[in-house]
Amino acid sequence: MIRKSAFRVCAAAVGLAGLSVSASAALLSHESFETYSEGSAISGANDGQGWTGAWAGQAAATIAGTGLSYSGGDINIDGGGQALRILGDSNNNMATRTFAPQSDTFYFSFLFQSPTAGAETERDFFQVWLSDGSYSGTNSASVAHDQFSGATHRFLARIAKNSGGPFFNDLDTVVNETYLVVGKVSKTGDSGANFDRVDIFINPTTLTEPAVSSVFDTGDTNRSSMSVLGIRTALLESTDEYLLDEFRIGTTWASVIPEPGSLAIAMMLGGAMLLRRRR
Ligand SMILES: [Ca+2]
Ligand SMILES: [Ca+2]
Ligand SMILES: [Ca+2]
Repeated sequence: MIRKSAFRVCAAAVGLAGLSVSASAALLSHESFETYSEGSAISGANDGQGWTGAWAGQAAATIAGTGLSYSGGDINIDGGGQALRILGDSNNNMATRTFAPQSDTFYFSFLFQSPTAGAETERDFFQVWLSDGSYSGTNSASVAHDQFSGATHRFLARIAKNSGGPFFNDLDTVVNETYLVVGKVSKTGDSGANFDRVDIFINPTTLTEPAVSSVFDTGDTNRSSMSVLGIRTALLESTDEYLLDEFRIGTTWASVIPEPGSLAIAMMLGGAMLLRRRR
């Protein structure tokens, strides 16, 4: 009986491990910023997993000695003790990094916080874009954070254009609060083999993809393959600041949403053992 129980627990462990392997196989790239020196430039930083080159970037993009974390529903992301800081400068290619070229639907995710955007009525613009080279609005799919009116700033979806794109109007962002942003870049078929749709999910709470995104945009990027993640800022004052953490790129929703950690799995197994012993 004891042997049987142990076998069942082992079988459960193997099942969970199998789940873990299949989910991580879909994860292409991950960056937590934990391994770099605080205060160092992001340019040249070359750790993280699965990237095809080092970060390139401007002097305004450096490693911050604070991490971002997120808890919402079934999703818990522990961003550790460091993140990427962008301070007071604007550039189309503020920081960029390459990943394995993707020609089918892919996902990206990151944690976002700003201590300044929305603190005053000045317009501050932030964007994470995906493309196949240097930024031009028309060649990219993106999520942006922009002034809606006055001090109100909101996220928006933007693809294949230099301005505009629909705002996610359910959420006025707040300074110093961390948001989980998930993006899905796909092809509707209306633009041949080119990517032409971006869906943005703000603060999702489920380990499976919601049926409807927070906001989406469509337009022909003229790009059938994408391999560059970039960060763009515009209209910043010298004191404006953004903090970003836990960048992920993957081919499934689950791959860019951290699954229950090893601690959670250990607790589940421990619980199973306890139940068996009580019987
Ligand atoms: Ca981190
Ligand atoms: Ca500004
Ligand atoms: Ca500002």
